[in-house]
Amino acid sequence: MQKFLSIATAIVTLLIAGAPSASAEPETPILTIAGEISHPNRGALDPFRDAFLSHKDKTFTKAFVFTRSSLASLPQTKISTNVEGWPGKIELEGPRLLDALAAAGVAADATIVATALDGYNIELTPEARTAHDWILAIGADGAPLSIGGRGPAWLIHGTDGKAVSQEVEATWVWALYLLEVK
Ligand SMILES: Nc1nc2c(c(=O)[nH]1)N[C@H]1C(S)=C(S)[C@@H](COP(=O)(O)O)O[C@H]1N2
Ligand SMILES: [Mo]
Repeated sequence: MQKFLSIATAIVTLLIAGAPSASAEPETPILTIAGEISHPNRGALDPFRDAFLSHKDKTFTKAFVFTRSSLASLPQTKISTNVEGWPGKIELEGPRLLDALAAAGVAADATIVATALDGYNIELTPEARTAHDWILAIGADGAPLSIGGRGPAWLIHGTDGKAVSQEVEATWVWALYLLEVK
């Protein structure tokens, strides 16, 4: 009986562990939050596997990575904005920056640096972070933001229909892939 029970337990454990998840394919991480965070979900930078980050001279001992669907599973916010020179109004959708930072366990008083694939980066102080309703947009007008486009994520905030200055637009980072806690 004892033996039967332990075999049965082993089978149930295997079934649970092997149960197909919602998506069969493992998901690609698209956004890394690195540095002093209290809820990491991965370890230190590996110079071989993390070749791009390593090439950019990034280092970290722990990080939190989001996949597109883990960003999409946070509460979503929509903003719509139109800037001179754009083809028209664009509706952007994604989680709030603050929710993503909270998921990774970023301290409220930390300064973060947001870096894009092309190296463009901005510093976001705690004051700057809370001055606007920043989102990590992952979709525009109902379509996912792509790598090669303005994705994987676009750090941006709404402007309540107000005209956007060059200074403000310069703080919106498209092709965002990395948030570093300083
Ligand atoms: N990744 C990335 N984001 C960026 C930039 C950039 O060069 N790379 N330029 C910034 C500036 S200065 C402006 S004005 C706006 C608009 O840039 P665009 O005209 O290249 O779209 O994006 C901002 N975000
Ligand atoms: Mo700019």
